[in-house]
Amino acid sequence: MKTAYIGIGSNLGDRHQNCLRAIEMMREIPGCEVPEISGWYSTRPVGVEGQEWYQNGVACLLTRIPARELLESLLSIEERMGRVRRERVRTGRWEPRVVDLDILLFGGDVIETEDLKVPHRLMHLRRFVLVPLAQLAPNLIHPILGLTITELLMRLPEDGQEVVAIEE
Ligand code: A4P
Ligand code: MG
Repeated sequence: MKTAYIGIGSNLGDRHQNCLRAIEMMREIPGCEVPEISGWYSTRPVGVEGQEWYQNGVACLLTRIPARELLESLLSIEERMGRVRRERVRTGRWEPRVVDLDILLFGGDVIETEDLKVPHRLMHLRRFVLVPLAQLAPNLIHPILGLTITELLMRLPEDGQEVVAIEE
């Protein structure tokens, strides 16, 4: 069994329901369990202007299937939840999305293929990822940078990256 961490984000429609539904669907992937999820956060969009704020969280996932297969299952969940992908080349920016599921970490693996890069290449620069991830795994070490999630978070300025806990 490997322990993976999945970043969950939504900024279209009922963001909270979308995040919960994505977790339900992850629980149904054969060979996967979701023992723990972080709290939920309302977060300022990073890298784009004028979009709705996102809801973000992180799920811990125990898995028997390879990373490549997990990616396909996550893409299939995004599709079944109605995410429409257009070429970023055409739009030139990140679009609002019903749900976005990113593999942040897959055990201590480093994966560098055309369609899968793990650790997620921007995770260490994003408070909307590190704040919920630090809740689940503060002492986990980033396999390339060699720093813990807490250390990565401390290095990151808060400017323009508001992350507000959602009361449940
Ligand atoms: N891909 C490669 N590595 C991975 C990985 N580790 N996990 C490939 C998942 N996918 C990975 O992704 C494009 C392709 O990336 C996938 O088909 C897969 O083969 P996508 O989800 O279609 O495209 P995207 O999400 O628009 O782009 P990208 O680069 O994944 O963007 P991000 O990193 O997901 O960022 N601000 C806030 N506050 N909260 C957010 O959640 N998200 C983004 C999008 C921007 N700003 C945000 C947020
Ligand atoms: Mg993505």
